[in-house]
Amino acid sequence: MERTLVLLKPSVIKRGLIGEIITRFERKGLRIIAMKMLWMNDQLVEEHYSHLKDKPFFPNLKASMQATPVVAMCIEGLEVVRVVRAMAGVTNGRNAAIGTIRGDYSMSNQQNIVHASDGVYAAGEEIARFFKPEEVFEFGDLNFNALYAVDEVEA
Ligand code: FUP
Repeated sequence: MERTLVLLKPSVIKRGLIGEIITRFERKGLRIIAMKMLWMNDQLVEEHYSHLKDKPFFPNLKASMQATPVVAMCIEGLEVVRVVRAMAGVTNGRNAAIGTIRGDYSMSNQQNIVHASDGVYAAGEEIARFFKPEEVFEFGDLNFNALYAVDEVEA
């Protein structure tokens, strides 16, 4: 089963939206298999956003990610990387479609509620960056038969 990393950014913590955003992933039928609150130190922000470190907005981005702790989650499901990116919507909340998380909760390019891994390879790296192996839980198939067709889960 595929896995992705989601971060609830400081604007979520400041606005008291942690529960609302988590609920959207649970309602979709995705499974949270790891979760913690943590401060992102300089090294963690610089690694996580290394592709943006030369951008003029990087200092502001870094400060915004360190304004409060973040909530990190590892989420599991079929094609979950693509599904969660679709749920998040495009980067800028003002452009994100209504019905997406950013489209429903954000008016900003930077205070855009969630981070979601942008590919399966990146997801593996990001999960390992935020979680030790023993912090990611395996708990059997539970309600898979309510969420997926049998042949989808076996595939
Ligand atoms: P995304 O994959 O949608 O999170 O987008 P990026 O990796 O391109 O950007 C990561 C973060 O950089 C965004 F979530 C917010 C921030 N950003 C800005 O602050 N200004 C910009 O012009 C673009 C991105």
